[in-house]
Amino acid sequence: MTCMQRIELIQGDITQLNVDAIVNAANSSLLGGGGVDGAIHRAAGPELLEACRKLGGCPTGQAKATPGFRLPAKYVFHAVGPVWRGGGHGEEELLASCYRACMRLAQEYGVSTIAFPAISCGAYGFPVERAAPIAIATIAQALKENPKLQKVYLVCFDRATYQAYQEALTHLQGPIDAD
Ligand code: AR6
Repeated sequence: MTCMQRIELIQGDITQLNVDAIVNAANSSLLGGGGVDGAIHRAAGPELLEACRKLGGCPTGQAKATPGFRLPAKYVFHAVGPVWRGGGHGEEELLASCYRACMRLAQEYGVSTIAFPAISCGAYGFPVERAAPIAIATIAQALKENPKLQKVYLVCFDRATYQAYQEALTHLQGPIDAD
């Protein structure tokens, strides 16, 4: 199976997924917020906030792990994406760094399945057309070095996000598999 065949696009709510780990699009306080962060904290229960408090925050471009508590997922990897400030402030590299950090945690925790939301593409304003190819290329690269990770789900909450990812997948399929 090629790396690209281990990446699957789905539309839905990440909190419902029965995977080993889900990724949260958090902020650097790791103390919760709106969007997918709020949904994950609601579904996981108050133990998640308690666990996050002990982590002491997280810099942009990095990620930290907690248990999933009441979620179907065993772990939550809390990633802090960059706020979009026009593209000239290292946002693309920081976004790639987030995905790499989560893929490192996936290896460290020995997960077989993981699901990502579109990090930074909501409240943080990162254009999804630019974020999608970064997410896919970074994940595909890390998959080459982690045979235990069988499936990476890219979870799109809405149709527009799904379409942007679909487009990026189509464009990257050939070049990445040939690599
Ligand atoms: N499942 C999957 N994706 C979702 C869900 C869900 N349940 N809910 C929203 N999304 P955002 P960011 C999508 O704003 O841009 C928070 O307050 C959403 O449609 O959640 O990284 C944090 O605490 C979008 O495509 O995260 C930070 O302060 C994507 O998830 C800040 O927002 C990310 O949108 C982080 O902003």
